[in-house]
Amino acid sequence: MSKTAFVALGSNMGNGEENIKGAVDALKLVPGISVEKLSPVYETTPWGYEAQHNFTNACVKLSVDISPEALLGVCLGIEAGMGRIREFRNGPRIIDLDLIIYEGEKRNTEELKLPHPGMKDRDFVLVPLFDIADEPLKSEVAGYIAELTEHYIVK
Ligand code: PH2
Ligand code: MG
Ligand code: MG
Repeated sequence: MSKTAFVALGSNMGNGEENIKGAVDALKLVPGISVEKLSPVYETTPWGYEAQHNFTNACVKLSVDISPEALLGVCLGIEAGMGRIREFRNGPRIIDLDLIIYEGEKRNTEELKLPHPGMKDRDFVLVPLFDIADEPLKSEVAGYIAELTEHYIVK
């Protein structure tokens, strides 16, 4: 049986919207992954390290026949293939693909945390996730959005 997974995307180098579209196109080509929904894209101010360009953020809903670890590997491979260079934590990036939810699976390793604990206080993850989530996840996400005290979405 296929499983549902959500990947949060972000970019703040070059054309963010094109980079996100490029990453989604790359996901579509991977055997065992089908892209079910893509959220609207949002312009957001940087969280974590502030002296950098605004981000473009979005979220995709996937139907997958591969494991969480394999999906993480696909995400990292797409980042590398698009030329991502990791300079410092929370710094500028051409593309970031974060596996945040994988149906029925929990992980708590350095490489992979499921569901991703950081998503609960970041509107740039929660709002696009809300846009494409089905119940009961949608209501759960709406609850987290209502609790937010910091806001990063510009438009
Ligand atoms: N990603 C980060 C660090 N800061 N800020 C915004 N607005 N959007 C992001 O996707 C983002 C960030 C680390 O992955
Ligand atoms: Mg990230
Ligand atoms: Mg990442």
